[in-house]
Amino acid sequence: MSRWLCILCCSAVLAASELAIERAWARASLPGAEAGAVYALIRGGARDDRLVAASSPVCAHCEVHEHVRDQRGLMQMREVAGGLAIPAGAALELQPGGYHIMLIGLHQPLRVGQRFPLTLQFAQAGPRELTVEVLAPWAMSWDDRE
Ligand SMILES: [Cu+2]
Repeated sequence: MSRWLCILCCSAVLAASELAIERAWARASLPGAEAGAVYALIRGGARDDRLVAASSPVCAHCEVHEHVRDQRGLMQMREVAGGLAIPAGAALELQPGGYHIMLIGLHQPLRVGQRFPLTLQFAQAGPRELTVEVLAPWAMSWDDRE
């Protein structure tokens, strides 16, 4: 009995110390849009990590972006220099108006209900492949799934 309890506890600790990505979503493309953005919840593992790159077959290339306010007070997007820090144990939400994975040069418009693969490259955890779900163009969060 105690042996089984130990195995259960150990596997729970291991699972908690692994970097994990949940709720990956994107908005459906508006007509003529050649770029898109992916949002997700990234849970840091046992040690500090960095999201350094991303790739997907749906676009020419991907960049890790952040939103910043420029001198005129306007929100601008720019690539996160040196990658996005994922501190150990953190829960970092990529969301509209904040951090996101920019999909540049979409080969096809993204359609509601579509799923597509995305690979995130972490400095420590290595490549992580995930499935992104495409939600409505007006979606503000994962909770706006139909
Ligand atoms: Cu962007």
